[in-house]
Amino acid sequence: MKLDAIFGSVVRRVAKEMRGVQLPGRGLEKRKRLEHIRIKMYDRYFAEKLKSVYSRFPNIEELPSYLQDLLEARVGKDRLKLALGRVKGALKALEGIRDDILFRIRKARSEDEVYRLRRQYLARVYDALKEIEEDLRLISYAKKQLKRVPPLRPDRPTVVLAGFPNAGKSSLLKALTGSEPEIAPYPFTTKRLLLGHFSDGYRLVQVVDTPGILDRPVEKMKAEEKEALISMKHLADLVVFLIDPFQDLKGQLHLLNYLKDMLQKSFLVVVGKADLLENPEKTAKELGASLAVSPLTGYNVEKLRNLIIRSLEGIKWF
Ligand SMILES: Nc1nc2c(ncn2[C@@H]2O[C@H](COP(=O)(O)OP(=O)(O)O)[C@@H](O)[C@H]2O)c(=O)[nH]1
Ligand SMILES: [Mg+2]
Repeated sequence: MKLDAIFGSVVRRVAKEMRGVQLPGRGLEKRKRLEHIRIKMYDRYFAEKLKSVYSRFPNIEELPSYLQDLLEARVGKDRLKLALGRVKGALKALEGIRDDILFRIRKARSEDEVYRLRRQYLARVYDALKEIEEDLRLISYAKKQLKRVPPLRPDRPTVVLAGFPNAGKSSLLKALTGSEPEIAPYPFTTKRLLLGHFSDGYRLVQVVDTPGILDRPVEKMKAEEKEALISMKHLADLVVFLIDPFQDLKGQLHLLNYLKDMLQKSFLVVVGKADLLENPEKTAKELGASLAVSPLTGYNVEKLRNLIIRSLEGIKWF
């Protein structure tokens, strides 16, 4: 929330509630009691606003590691912790201002002085909030980033598809999972990722297609894509790299080696578009792939599912 919005909403709320406050008596003593009530009301609502900022923020160290990495990449975890701490500190400062002004209202000698103290209170609170304006902005930005995280289950075994554009990754996702993929927002980018599941009867495997992320070397990536790539590192248990036998093979093997280096994960290499190959098994062997598949005809797709399950069993308990 923006500073002026916070400030404005508290001031309006207090003005409204104070209209309902009726006190007996008159003159300076009544004015003092009224302003005492008003300052305490201000203080309560300002504190409420600030508390809602940091108390609704998840404990950073308890977030799953891929979310921590996303926060690190986009806002910086230390910077974020500092911001949360500074908001907490501002709360203390507000208490100090409140107590000081209340004390001075008690000592005031004229109604004019009481009014001046009320204005002084608001000015000092405004300054204190101004000092954490950037922190508030950072925290609300971080919150927004966390909300954009896709409905991936980090606890579930996850297969990520990689390979050149047009290699057939999206087709393979559909073939493996047998349904239209869910479209999920991709954290930190404007891109979407595609998500499906398959099961061998009792275990559920998550399959993710990442258009524009795992299909070219990092030298060609924009910063946001690099961040997305880093997040893949935590999500992926196994990478299925799909080679298109009709595209630049050298380039594809280069990408494969690059991703192996970068992600440090288990890889399963398969050749796609097998229906168009004369001898798919031979081609697979030549390219060092485990299998040739055709997402289009379904050729070897069941075999690939089994291979994925077996590979995952060696990597992750599930
Ligand atoms: N003949 C044939 N075409 C395929 C196969 N898999 C994908 N394609 C075609 O290749 C093109 C790219 O497929 P797509 O799944 O969008 O590739 P992606 O860019 O890697 O997601 C599409 O025209 C698909 O129909 C396959 O097994 N056989
Ligand atoms: Mg695609």
